[in-house]
Amino acid sequence: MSDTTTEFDAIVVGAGFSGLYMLYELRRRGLTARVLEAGSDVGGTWYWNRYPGARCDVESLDYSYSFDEDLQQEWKWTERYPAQPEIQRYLAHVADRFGLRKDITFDTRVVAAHYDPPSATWTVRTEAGDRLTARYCILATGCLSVPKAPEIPGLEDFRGPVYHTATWPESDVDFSGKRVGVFGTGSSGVQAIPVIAQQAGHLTVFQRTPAFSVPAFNGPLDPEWEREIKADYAERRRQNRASEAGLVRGDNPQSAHDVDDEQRQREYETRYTKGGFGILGAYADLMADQRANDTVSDFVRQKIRERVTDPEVAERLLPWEYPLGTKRICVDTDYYETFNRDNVTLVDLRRDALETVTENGVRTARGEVELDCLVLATGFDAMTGAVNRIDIRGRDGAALAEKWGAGPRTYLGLATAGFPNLFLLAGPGSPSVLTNMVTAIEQHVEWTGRCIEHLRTHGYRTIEPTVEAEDGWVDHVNEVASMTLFPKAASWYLGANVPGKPRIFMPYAGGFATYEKQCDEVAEQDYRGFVLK
Ligand code: NA7
Repeated sequence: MSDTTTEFDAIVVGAGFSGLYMLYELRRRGLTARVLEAGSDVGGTWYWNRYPGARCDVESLDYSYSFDEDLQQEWKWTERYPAQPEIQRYLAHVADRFGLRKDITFDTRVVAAHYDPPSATWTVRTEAGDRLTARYCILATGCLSVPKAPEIPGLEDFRGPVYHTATWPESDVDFSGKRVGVFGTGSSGVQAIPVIAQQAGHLTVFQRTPAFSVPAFNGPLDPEWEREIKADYAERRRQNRASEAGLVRGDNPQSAHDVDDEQRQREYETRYTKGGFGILGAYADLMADQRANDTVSDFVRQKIRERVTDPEVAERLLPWEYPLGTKRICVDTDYYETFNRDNVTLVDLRRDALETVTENGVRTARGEVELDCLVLATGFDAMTGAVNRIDIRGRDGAALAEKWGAGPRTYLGLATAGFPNLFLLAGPGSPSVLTNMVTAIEQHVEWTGRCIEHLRTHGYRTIEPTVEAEDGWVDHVNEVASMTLFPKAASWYLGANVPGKPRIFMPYAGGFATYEKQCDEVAEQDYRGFVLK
């Protein structure tokens, strides 16, 4: 590492949306900090996920920082939904504009973080063997940053190139004339498939579980809309912050049962034609009442039937396994229409069971499909993957991965008992992944910044949640989840996509605004549930 200083007030792991803002916040409050980042540039998950079609499912004007009025006024997004290269440019601009790069070390993977009780400091070790110490250790490691090992038999035998969407090569991949196979039909697959299909000779999609996807209706950013938002950007951000999804989507407080079928269909139609997540805000009980959810799930299934020409293919694309919204809904551009193309075949692995990948392709119960290359859009070891890969040792030498062996345990998603001065941004137990991630990240960073300032101004060396407060929060997170339909899906929210991972519903499903209120109350009540020493 080029920098010779190894002692800081804080070490931040990760330079994505949360790590960059955390660095800004720490500096603003007069602390010294170093950010350690495995990638060669800023961006976090947006740095790695540069697969064709990669795009955010939240609109650009909302999926951006609010902390600096000049920044939000001057940055010009080109499209309604930002594509990966534009988000990457935006984050690079933020890093440059606020001079953040000088405190970031790139190409540096953190492998261990050990707490030393006598000095009340953390020692962080990098893969290259460098050691840095700091009073505070902040994990900005991302929720979707560790690609899931695809448990596909025979994959190592395949002779052609294999690409994972989350570790896409920097140089362009040329699929022209190639026979391409894609595994995975979550958000990444749903975005990549239409783009790859335009280039490939032939594309075969191996679908295990169909997605619920709604159209983005993406396009150039409407200048009128941009002017309207920017005329009072602070108010838009305030509304996002006061909402349950961290995002204004016109949430209707009515129950789906309060209206008749005709009115419901009209409401869904209006929201569907606007594009994006708005349909989830149509009625207050869509995520809590199965019969209410059936109405919206049926509506979207009908739309899928209308978008696909061959009725048999359409039937195979219909999700029946889980209620709409219990896995993050996909927001697409021409996903279903792609299956109307002559050069695209859908293989439904529920009917034609996967046998093995071979040297030359993929064999299912129906025979072998010959392929030149494979694309894995098979997802992530979400929420805990990146944290558990670091050897984190707390107050009594205990390993965090061991403590979390039966599932993650945090207080407010921000801290964990036995690990003083360790902060998690967008950690399990926070609502981040169920919301507009940037809204949640800003709240986590600001709460953490205020907390650290409180410690410093009052002369405390350490802060740590009590086991009781943590148990109470974990119980609360579980209780809230059990009142929703979320546990009905074998989703990454539940750890169900990774064989052997404990099945615990990890995000807080009580809504962003409710969550922020609780965090603020804890801080106002002298950090209730924490021990400050
Ligand atoms: P997801 O949403 O976890 O989707 C992964 C997809 O890959 C999903 O369709 C999986 O099917 C499929 N998959 C995973 N393993 C296999 C194997 N072994 N064989 C066949 N198919 C498999 O990940 P994404 O990257 O698409 O999206 C993650 C988040 O990023 C998304 O929610 C947005 O918030 C942005 P399964 O459903 O497990 O049957």
